[in-house]
Amino acid sequence: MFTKIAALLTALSAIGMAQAHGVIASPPRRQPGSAFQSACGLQMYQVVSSDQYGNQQGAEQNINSETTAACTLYLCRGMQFADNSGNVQHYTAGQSVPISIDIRAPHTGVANVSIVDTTTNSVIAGPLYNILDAYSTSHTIPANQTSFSITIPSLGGACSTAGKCVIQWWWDARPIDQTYMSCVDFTQ
Ligand SMILES: *[C@@H]1O[C@H](CO)[C@@H](O)[C@H](O)[C@H]1NC(C)=O
Ligand SMILES: *[C@@H]1O[C@H](CO)[C@@H](O)[C@H](O)[C@H]1NC(C)=O
Ligand SMILES: [Cu+2]
Repeated sequence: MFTKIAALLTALSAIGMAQAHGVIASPPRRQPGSAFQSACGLQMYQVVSSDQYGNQQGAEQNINSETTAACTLYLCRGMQFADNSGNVQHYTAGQSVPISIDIRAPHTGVANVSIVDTTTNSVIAGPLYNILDAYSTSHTIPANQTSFSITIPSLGGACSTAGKCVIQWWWDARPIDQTYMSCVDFTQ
């Protein structure tokens, strides 16, 4: 009985992986590491690190007794700054930052890019880029949905400490209840 359940769960998680779809390809995005594993648990770490393109709803299925409150799945998909302290960009006010998004499979929805304060998980600037008919399954995806630039505003010192602020790309495919996000650490 338990073996059958385990086999079924393995099959379901394989389906979850096959459905995976989008990340920031550049600048370098937050990656999962040992701090992510401590915050979210081994099972979540294995699923998320083997497939960074997945959605939050899929990740939530791996919440278990090892998952702590630090596993903020709706902020950078739970990725932790401690795993990314060597991965921090520096941007000045007014700087134009090219963003490249890698979509493995589309889902019609909305998407945006904002600057988020990670200590409060609140948007402090943005959206800096807003896509209304995002990654549609019903027509060719316009080039400006996967390659575009944002202009970094003046953040008045709010982002001077590494780890405090991220550029977060958020893609929400409501019709199928799948939400994707990907973050870039930066200071100003
Ligand atoms: C970005 O899109 C999400 C999902 O639709 C929305 O919840 C959020 O408010 C948007 N962010 C901004 C800054 O508008
Ligand atoms: C992308 O380009 C199209 C024209 O090809 C334009 O209508 C649309 O507003 C642009 N999208 C964004 C988010 O700038
Ligand atoms: Cu999907």
